[in-house]
Amino acid sequence: MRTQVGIIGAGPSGLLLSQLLHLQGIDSIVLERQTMKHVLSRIRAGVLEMGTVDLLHKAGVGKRMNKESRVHEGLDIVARDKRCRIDLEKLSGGKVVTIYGQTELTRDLVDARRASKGKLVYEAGDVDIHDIDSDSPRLSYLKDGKTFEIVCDFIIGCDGYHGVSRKQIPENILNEFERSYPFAWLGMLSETKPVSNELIYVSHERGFALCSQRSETLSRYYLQCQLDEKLEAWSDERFWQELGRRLPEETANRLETGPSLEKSITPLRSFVAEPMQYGRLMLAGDAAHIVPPTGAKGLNLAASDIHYCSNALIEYYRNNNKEGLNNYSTNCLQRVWKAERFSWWMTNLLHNFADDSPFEKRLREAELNYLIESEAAQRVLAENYTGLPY
Ligand code: FAS
Ligand code: PHB
Repeated sequence: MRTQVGIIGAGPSGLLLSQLLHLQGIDSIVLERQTMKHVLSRIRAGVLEMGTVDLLHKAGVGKRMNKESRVHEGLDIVARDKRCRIDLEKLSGGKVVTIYGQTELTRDLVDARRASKGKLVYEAGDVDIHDIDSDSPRLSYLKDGKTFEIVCDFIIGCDGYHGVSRKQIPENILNEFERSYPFAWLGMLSETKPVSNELIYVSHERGFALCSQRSETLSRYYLQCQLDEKLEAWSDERFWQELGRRLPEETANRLETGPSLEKSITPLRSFVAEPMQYGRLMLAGDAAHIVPPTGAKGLNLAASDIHYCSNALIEYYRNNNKEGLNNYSTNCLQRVWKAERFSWWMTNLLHNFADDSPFEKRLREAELNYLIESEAAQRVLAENYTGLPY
């Protein structure tokens, strides 16, 4: 079997790339090891930059997002007894963010690929990559007990942090940069009215908390927790009680509680793999980088990788121009590292670090006070949160 672009992973990166290439008449196949049901059951990101929204419209999957998403022009920062609204739209020069769950946009992309008979192979086992330093790299995989092989022009690793593609880059070429944080996020999705119209990021002596949402009747909340927390130790009641203790009293009194639809624990990590390409293999999204979700950058970085990757492939097939392909990694990493910096900064600003010295505690408080008091500091947050230009 032969295709122009072999894609590993049917998360947002892989599906968005496949759809953008299809619209330009470029053939691809997407190999996903999980079932479609499993992929669509994952509750992840919720905040989209304008660049991501534009790319989804370019991919022809913006209709339901237009109808069901919510535009947010600001967000709240709460620190001890202080509350400050960051006017994202005013301070970023007119940019806003869109609230639309990653689960929903992934579903929209699956529907679009299936409507155009895209080649999506779910439950593809033992996916492996061969000859990436040749002009005809190959993918092999197992399905229904049979082994299949696909000859490609290019292979794009959209297989997330635990995928196979990054490992294909020779050890003497690959550089990995990592920082692990000494805490995790306990997330909960509930069918309750969001406690606020906009997101609330809370720095509290008991730990960070985040009030987010998916719709007018779906709320998404996060609590900073220990790395070794066990989900079974967190009943819905305990979660609501702890959230209420970290929120300002007037907000806690408005909190609508109810049964959880999903709960998960995600350790926080910063990670970048360089280069993001080798031979005919390119990495995109979580396969190449991970950010702590504090800055809402993970999914949005995946989108900007796909912007560069799809443009490079389209230029190559349309005009035999290899410039975008040759500069893919450099172009992506410019933006990746700025998002890594912002996500690291937001995480350090708002979380409790148990091993902080008294000096570091005061520094963190000063950083928060400076943000709350300085429009210049708020402008920096607004510019990064709404998304740096591609
Ligand atoms: P994904 O991980 O989404 O998709 C990779 C796909 O590849 C998966 O479907 C996987 O099954 C498949 N795969 C892996 N190995 C394979 C193999 N060997 N063969 C075939 N297929 C294979 N970002 C935010 O902005 N905000 C958040 O709140 C947020 N919360 C998150 C919570 C969790 C638990 C996680 C893990 C991530 C979260 N993220 C968040 C980041 C997340 O949204 C990612 O940035 C986003 O999923 C990236 O999309 P992909 O690059 O497509 O990777
Ligand atoms: C979410 O709604 O899942 C969300 C929002 C903002 C973040 C992280 C997660 O920074």
